[in-house]
Amino acid sequence: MGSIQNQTVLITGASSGIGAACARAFAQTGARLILAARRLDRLQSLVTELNHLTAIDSHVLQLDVSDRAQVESTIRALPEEWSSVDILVNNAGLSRGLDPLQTGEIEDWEEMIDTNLKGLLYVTRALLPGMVERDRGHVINIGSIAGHEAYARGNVYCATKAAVRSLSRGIKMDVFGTAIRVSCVDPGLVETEFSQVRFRGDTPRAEKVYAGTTPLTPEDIAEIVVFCATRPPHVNISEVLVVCTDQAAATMVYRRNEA
Ligand code: NDP
Ligand code: 8X3
Repeated sequence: MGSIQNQTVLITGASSGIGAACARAFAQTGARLILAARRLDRLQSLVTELNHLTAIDSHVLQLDVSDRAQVESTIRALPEEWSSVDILVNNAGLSRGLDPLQTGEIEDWEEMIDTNLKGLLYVTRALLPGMVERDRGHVINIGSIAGHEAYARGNVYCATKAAVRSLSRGIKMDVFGTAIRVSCVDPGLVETEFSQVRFRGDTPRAEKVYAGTTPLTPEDIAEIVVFCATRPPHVNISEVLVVCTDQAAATMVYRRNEA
């Protein structure tokens, strides 16, 4: 395992689920953490929790990745000691709704495209030039099984994740000849706040997504992200598709005790 001690890791969407689990996992490596999300209180609680476990060097950023001007100004205003990001985890993302395209809410599409696709682009565009200049860095994108196969009523969400997968390959080509690595980690079902957000707080509907099955945990994904980041410098893990044992395809999930 390559050491990433004292390397600077920026994680978007660190206030919940996979992003928060990545923060916990990277904290164990001795890396310095920039934790970004819109919910500042959540980030502050996470830093308090991490500091109880191990002394970490961290910086918190209130950041809406879908706001281009905010991304540019926030990254530009990073204090000198935090401005050289070595590892970027583009995790912030969401789904909204599960409707056929013909009745879909256009606002939902825009929010998903603005966050999952444009947000990832804004953050990467702000940080990649520094990585190229230093000839050092790693971009780790959180895609999804939804980027490998479309599923019914997943239309725009699946399209954003297919775009993340395509962009990961494209970025790797754009930094060809540098030491920068690009990875795309594509999970299947992970139990987080994802379904609560998708169904706008409809808890019974969100719980049904994970009912009777054993989904992945955010920690399962964080472990893979840290594994990608800690390979020796000549190893680039380009893509990881990971599902729980109960999942065979995006909408083929084995459930026990179903009526
Ligand atoms: P959560 O809802 O638990 O976490 C989503 C995170 O994204 C939150 O920290 C949220 O922070 C952040 N976020 C959302 N919108 C924005 C924004 N505009 N600006 C900054 N941060 C934002 O879900 P997950 O942990 O499951 O999701 C993380 C990633 O994993 C997403 O990209 C998702 O698509 C992907 N994924 C999830 C799977 C699953 O089954 N759960 C499977 C495959 C991929 P805040 O609201 O504080 O801004
Ligand atoms: C989240 C997993 O299958 O709900 O990306 O799209 S899925």
